[in-house]
Amino acid sequence: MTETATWKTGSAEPTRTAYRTCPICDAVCGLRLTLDGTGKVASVRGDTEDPFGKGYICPKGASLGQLDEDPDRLRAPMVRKDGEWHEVTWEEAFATVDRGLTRVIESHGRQATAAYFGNPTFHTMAGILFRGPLAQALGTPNVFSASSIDQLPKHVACGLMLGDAMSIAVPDLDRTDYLLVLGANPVESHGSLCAAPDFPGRLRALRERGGRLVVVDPRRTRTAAVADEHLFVRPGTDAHLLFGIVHALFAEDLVTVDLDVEGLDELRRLAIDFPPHVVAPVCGVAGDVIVRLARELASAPSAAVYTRVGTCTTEFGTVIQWLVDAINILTGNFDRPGGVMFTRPATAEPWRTGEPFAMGRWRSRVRGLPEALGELPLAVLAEEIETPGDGQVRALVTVAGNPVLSAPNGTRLERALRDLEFMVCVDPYLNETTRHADVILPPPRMLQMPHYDFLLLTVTVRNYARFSPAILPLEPGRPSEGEIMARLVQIVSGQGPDADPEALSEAMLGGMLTAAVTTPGSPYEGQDATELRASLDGECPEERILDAMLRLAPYGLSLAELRARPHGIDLGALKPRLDELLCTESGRVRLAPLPLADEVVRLRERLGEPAADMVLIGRRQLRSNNSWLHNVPTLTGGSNRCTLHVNPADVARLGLGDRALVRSAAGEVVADVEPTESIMPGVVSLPHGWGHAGTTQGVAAGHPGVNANALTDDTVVDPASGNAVFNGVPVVVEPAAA
Ligand SMILES: Nc1nc2c(c(=O)[nH]1)N[C@H]1C(S)=C(S)[C@@H](COP(=O)(O)OP(=O)(O)OC[C@H]3O[C@@H](n4cnc5c(=O)[nH]c(N)nc54)[C@H](O)[C@@H]3O)O[C@H]1N2
Ligand SMILES: Nc1nc2c(c(=O)[nH]1)N[C@H]1C(S)=C(S)[C@@H](COP(=O)(O)OP(=O)(O)OC[C@H]3O[C@@H](n4cnc5c(=O)[nH]c(N)nc54)[C@H](O)[C@@H]3O)O[C@H]1N2
Ligand code: SF4
Ligand SMILES: [Mo]
Repeated sequence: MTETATWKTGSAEPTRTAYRTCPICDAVCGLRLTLDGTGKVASVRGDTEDPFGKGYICPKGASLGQLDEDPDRLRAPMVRKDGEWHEVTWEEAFATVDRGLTRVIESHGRQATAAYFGNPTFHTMAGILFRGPLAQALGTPNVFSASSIDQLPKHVACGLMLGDAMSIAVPDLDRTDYLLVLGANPVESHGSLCAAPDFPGRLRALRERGGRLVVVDPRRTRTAAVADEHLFVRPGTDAHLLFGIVHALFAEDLVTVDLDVEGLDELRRLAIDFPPHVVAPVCGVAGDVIVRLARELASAPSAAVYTRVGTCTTEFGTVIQWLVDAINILTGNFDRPGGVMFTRPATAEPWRTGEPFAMGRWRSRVRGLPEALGELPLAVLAEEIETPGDGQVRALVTVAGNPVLSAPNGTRLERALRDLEFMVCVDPYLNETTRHADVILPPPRMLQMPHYDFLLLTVTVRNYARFSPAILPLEPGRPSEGEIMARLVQIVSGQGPDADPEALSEAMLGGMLTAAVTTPGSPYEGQDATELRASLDGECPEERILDAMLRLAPYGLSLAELRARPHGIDLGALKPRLDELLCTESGRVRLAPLPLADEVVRLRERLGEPAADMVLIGRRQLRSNNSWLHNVPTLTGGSNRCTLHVNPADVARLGLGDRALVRSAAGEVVADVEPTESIMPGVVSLPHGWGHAGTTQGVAAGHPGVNANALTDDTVVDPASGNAVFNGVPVVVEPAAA
């Protein structure tokens, strides 16, 4: 009996087993699911035969069945008429989208449209493959994604240093002798831009083999708890700390650069103003500790400095990402085993065009912030909707995003959404953002989608590939997420709501294969694109594109091979590959990128400035993922509550009771106070993704929490990248009136 036939029997027996990469966070854990004959998930375990994950699973992965079967997920498209939601047919939904978007484009032009691609866009095959075509078809400068509220500073720093914004070096976690972690909490987040199942276990293994783990964080996190050393740092000041380390490396003659670099003397000159004892009062880490960190990094047999969201989303985000890799280079740990290294993915890397990185190819209309990676910073979306004039945004497409809860000053953005003439969302939930839409197009259940992590598998700590076919079939007439995306592309490019979505994917494949047969040095140079197309395998367009991308990559894998090995394929430890990635005009690594010089001036000015009395930072919670897991009963409660962490000394000093009023330049919230020694005095922490309101998510509504992004300020960004600032936000904290 085939798997599908088993499912169709509709009985609760027999059970069957299926394998699936967990799509929730960045850790790419392999899961083993059992399903009963009705297609209901009976159990979710870690896949012990996965060579990378080796059976690791976290509470979120274990709840995948409940998440997938959540009764509050939308099953049918929804259209809002006169403030009321109606379930409609897919034909009616697409026709409504066609009318709405066409009207805006015809009366105001394409620049009046905008698109926002949220985080899960980058966790689905359809999201990744159709995002570019949709942005292109819209033909608007107003393309936004979760990148500019997350890792954009990392891309910009890599672009400036290496000429390639997508060449992100990951810590060689399994071989390093010394790991310095700043602004990341991988024991709870499971890592990011460093994909590794069982991050906690890999950190334990580092210490067991005699390595050292040092964590720099304004909170004593669970990662800090398993470290050799934890250092409190004042939020937003890691650039000062890192410059102190750079200064010490030069001052103590510890620099051992073994790459072809330019700007070494310039970096030394820039660091002169940041001796450890001078930056110490700013960042809160003692001068002698900073010098010791420099010595330890330089003397360890191998060492890696790793940083993530905690520093990316600060006012000096890009400078910090630059200095982190500058230190990795200065200590001889860049592109070296045990240091930071580049993954070699199993699929082609079409973004590697050989063109050096450029940004600012256009600017936002109102504030003039620069484009990067083909996008504008999400921090400008609200003002682009609010501000009248030519190019005012009047229609918005969102895919897999909840910017009301995730964007800086989400409250302002929410108000702005109400003024749109048309909004369509591709999302499984009616939530804080999608409730403002005219049409919601729900993707199928996760188990109905095939899965391959095109992006996450480019930042794994071992080279690795794993494909998961769809576990359950689509209901007849139900479009896949790829088809929904393709239809949107066709609608906005004027082909109407009834165009054949296959035509688009065929055109995408054709373009890819034509490039492959005409590109010198490609494994398919000189071959026939039509024959190649005929040889491709796959049940849907996304799978056929994957097959092509696998075959075009150096390992020469195919979809058939990946299907035959459902536990995934280990492709070995990372190997040096900077030579083939480096893409600067000079062909050397730029240690002191010129565009960041103004930022160093700004850093120098901060040396003498008094710090804010109280600042806000965020935090991630183990059993949560941004805004969209709060509707799963097993993931709620316990430590997973939206509370304001306050040091007991501040609780006493400010006379706080159970609840506190937190005010910032952007807004205010009243939050439940959780006194804890784990946070440093002068800092409060509120997790984001809470503040549930006006949704059909019944469980989430029972423990709504407050929106941390009612406090974050969209007018303040990291100037070098335009990235949002979520950490180090000045706030006033007072007892809340009873
Ligand atoms: N459980 C869970 N896992 C997740 C997510 C989730 O929501 N929940 N989200 C996923 C996503 S989208 C991402 S991008 C990743 C993020 O993964 P991480 O970057 O590991 O995320 P956080 O846990 O937010 O860690 C940021 C840390 O920075 C600290 N911090 C704040 N400000 C500063 C500062 O100025 N300097 C320093 N040095 N530290 C600071 C915070 O206290 C926090 O501990 O996690 C992913 N995984
Ligand atoms: N204050 C503060 N704000 C932050 C952060 C912070 O640390 N502090 N972190 C930032 C970071 S790192 C990130 S990545 C962003 C996240 O920002 P967003 O991506 O805007 O928000 P999410 O909460 O991840 O919303 C994901 C949406 O995708 C939907 N979804 C889930 N699965 C699918 C799917 O398969 N297909 C489709 N089409 N939709 C799906 C969910 O229902 C939800 O509506 O938040 C950022 N905001
Ligand atoms: S760590 Fe991330 S990928 Fe692994 S099971 Fe948990 S949510 Fe899924
Ligand atoms: Mo993120």
